[in-house]
Amino acid sequence: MVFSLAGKKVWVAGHRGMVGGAVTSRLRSENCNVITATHAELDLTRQKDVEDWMAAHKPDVVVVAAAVVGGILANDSRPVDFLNQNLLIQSNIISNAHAIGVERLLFLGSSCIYPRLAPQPITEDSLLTGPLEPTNQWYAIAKIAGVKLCQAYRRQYGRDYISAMPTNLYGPGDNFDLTSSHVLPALLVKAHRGKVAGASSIELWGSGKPLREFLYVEDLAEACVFLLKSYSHDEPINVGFGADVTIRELAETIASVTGFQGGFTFDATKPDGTPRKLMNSGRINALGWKATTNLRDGISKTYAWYKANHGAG
Ligand code: GFB
Repeated sequence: MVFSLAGKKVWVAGHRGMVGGAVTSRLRSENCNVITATHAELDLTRQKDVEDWMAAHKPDVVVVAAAVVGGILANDSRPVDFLNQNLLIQSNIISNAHAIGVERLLFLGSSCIYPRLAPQPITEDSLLTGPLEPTNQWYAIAKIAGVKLCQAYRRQYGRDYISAMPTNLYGPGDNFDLTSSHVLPALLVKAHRGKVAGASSIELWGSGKPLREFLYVEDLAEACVFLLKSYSHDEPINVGFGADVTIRELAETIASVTGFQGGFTFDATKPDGTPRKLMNSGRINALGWKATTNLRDGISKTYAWYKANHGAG
């Protein structure tokens, strides 16, 4: 399957986020017309506003990168936001895409849609084969509904709407707020501040033992463009780096990149979450996409961006 983006009007919903920003930048090197809307211009949770905006702007292609996202604690403590807002956003965009005849739509999900104890590395067909991780079940249910909505439009109306499931992402434009961020940006901030303060240790949540797979966001953006051009299937497709590390190993790499020389303490009152969620990315690899940024290089680039954009941090 080869879909050409040339001359197409492509709407990236969520362009202010880390993923949407990277996808927007990557699409600018394609011969297409990228359109975006700020939150002030368009509230994606309001059905009528989305309907009017999409009818007025008539994109040919849509990338759904808009979502309420966050780390393990944000997911666990704001279940309404993660479930309800994500359901509203994706449902408004996908249903109106069909209403105005959008040809191609890419919905972005997350590896947390898979069962907590799915066999590793996780293949796409393990979806809905077991219980979800409780800390992010709200987000996972919303994302599963998004995958199903794309499948439903494909089945009932023949729409070429696809879903990609990225592993844990990081990079420039990430959220560095310690209460709501994911682990990688959180540990970058903690290590940076620890180095500046000459601290003897920094605190990690949980045991440090869970394994996570991290993908640099520019690699994901490359994958999104690749999939828009070449993937047409009702099954979601995994987009991973191909290897995972323990949270402790991640902290050690971050300490080495930032120059933090102290040790680590562990806050056992905070959750570990899923013990492991390494994706099997064999399908997208076989089609011709592979991650190219190794973890250390990606962390270095992210740290440079953090220092440039968050000043003294
Ligand atoms: O990245 P993270 O918040 O989310 O946490 P998940 C990953 C692991 O890092 C957990 C540990 O075991 C955390 O306890 N960790 C250690 C920390 N120190 C810290 C810290 O300072 N901050 C944070 N945030 N974690 C999310 C889901 O799960 O992954 C989302 O909740 C989504 O829904 C996302 O799927 C990709 O990897 O556990």
